[in-house]
Amino acid sequence: MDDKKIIFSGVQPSGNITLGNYLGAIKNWVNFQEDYNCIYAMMDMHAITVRQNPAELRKRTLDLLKIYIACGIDPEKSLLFVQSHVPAHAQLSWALNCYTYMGELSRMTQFKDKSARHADNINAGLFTYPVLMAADILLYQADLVPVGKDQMQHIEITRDIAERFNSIYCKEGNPVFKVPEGFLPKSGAKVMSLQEPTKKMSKSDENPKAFISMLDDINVIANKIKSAVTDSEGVIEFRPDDETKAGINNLLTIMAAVTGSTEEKIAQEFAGKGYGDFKKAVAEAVVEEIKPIRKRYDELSESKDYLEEICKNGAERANKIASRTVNKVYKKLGFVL
Ligand code: ATP
Ligand code: LTN
Repeated sequence: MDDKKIIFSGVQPSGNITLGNYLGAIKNWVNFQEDYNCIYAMMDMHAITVRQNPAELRKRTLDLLKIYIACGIDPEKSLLFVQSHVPAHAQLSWALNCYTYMGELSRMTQFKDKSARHADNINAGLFTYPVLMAADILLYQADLVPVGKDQMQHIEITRDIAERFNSIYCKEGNPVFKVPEGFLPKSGAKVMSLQEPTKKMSKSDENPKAFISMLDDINVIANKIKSAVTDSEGVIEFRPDDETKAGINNLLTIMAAVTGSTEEKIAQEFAGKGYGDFKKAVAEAVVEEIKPIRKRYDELSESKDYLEEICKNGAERANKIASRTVNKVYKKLGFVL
């Protein structure tokens, strides 16, 4: 093994990938590939915390792999695999469940949100989801976890669980787990709904105009941006703490994340212009970004064998790394080996 630091992240194949998932997570994963050992997974075990149609879940998992590759994740450089192909995730998750408190899990915002939205299915998996996420990260001794802002609370609990376990079992300064750091992008860590810009853009929103799917038709994408909710002030300024500007702030953030500029600079460029012109420019920038991704995605649709080979190969490599951590943990716990 070289001494490069390790990156771990993943997305759930629970719906169409949105511009929020892309700007908050996947786009940033690409740049790490040169300087880090990157591991990116398709988190199917997380997806079943809400009901899924089995045939769709299976399809979406491979579609997600296509999206990763189309966005620029190179299977030659990064380790890509399907979470359920590596039993160590379930194994470590069980062990860590016994080192995580009900009180800690009850404070998780995502649990509160999702149990409100799925009141008929508040299952134990939804509650212990952050423990599975901690297992994902800790199995690979990750140094850095690039995610959107909504996941930072889960990174915090991962750190707490790792530190707790290390402090109980690793008194001589030889920790079982690396304590990871979260990583947020400069712009795009929280892309908001286009229809209710004080809410996060979410792939499970009932209103399809609220989110941009990476697989939406190019014209549909442009139209969704053009009909984004703004305000009646008519001034293009970035005021992140002013809720009345949430719509404009969000469009500035999207533009900044896509172009690599900053919200302030873009606001200056468009000072004095109308919202119509601004929206048109944002729509163009987003379409330019997504077009080549879509092209590569469509090309990959012809390559089922190639995708399956990546999963098989990835699972083998991931199993090797992950089972090493599980063995260490089992030894510490006192299981007969
Ligand atoms: P759901 O909305 O159905 O709960 P999700 O869109 O949050 O799902 P995940 O698979 O949970 O999807 O998220 C994958 C990654 O995308 C995570 O790193 C998450 O932080 C990031 N992400 C999700 N939504 C946004 C958003 N609106 N802005 C920025 N990043 C986001
Ligand atoms: N919970 C994440 C997806 C996820 C993840 C992870 C992200 C599952 N395990 C490990 C980073 C590292 C989400 O985005 N909802």
